[in-house]
Amino acid sequence: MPPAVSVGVVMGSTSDWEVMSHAARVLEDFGIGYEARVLSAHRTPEALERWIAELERAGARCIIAAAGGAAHLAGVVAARTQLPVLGVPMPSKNLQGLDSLLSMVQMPRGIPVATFAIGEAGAANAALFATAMLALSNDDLAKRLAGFRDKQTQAVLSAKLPG
Ligand code: RP5
Repeated sequence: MPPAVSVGVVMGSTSDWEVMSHAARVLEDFGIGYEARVLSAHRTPEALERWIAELERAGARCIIAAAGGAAHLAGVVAARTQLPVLGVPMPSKNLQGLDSLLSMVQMPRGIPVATFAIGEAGAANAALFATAMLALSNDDLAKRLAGFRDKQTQAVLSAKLPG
């Protein structure tokens, strides 16, 4: 029986939710229990630390962390837990998320963050990656993931070009 909360999803601001709802939708579609919170490496560091400890106690298997700009959140989460951390760089106003991506991906050796694409594709893929990790020890989930991939393949192969 998987834990009620298998995946933690954290983002630095409520302004990140529109993008991160794409991760939440994937987890919901696969029936994966998750807990989504807004917590910031800079604005709420103590609350962030408490939440990570709670997630570990609850048996969560990984944490998806999304942030924009200076984007230290995923790295700070990774510093506080051995759980795999999947980072999603948020699009930003002035640099379109390139700042978030470079900040997140350039972790020092020893504290990894698996960093995904900027924005919605990264959010959805982080959730699919979490699904793939959970599927390693859950045959039913593995079958559903295979079904999802198969459906996607069929959609590409049967696509008709307009005109
Ligand atoms: C980051 O700063 C957040 O993750 C967000 O992407 C960005 C802007 O936050 P707000 O000013 O919208 O709260 O910490």
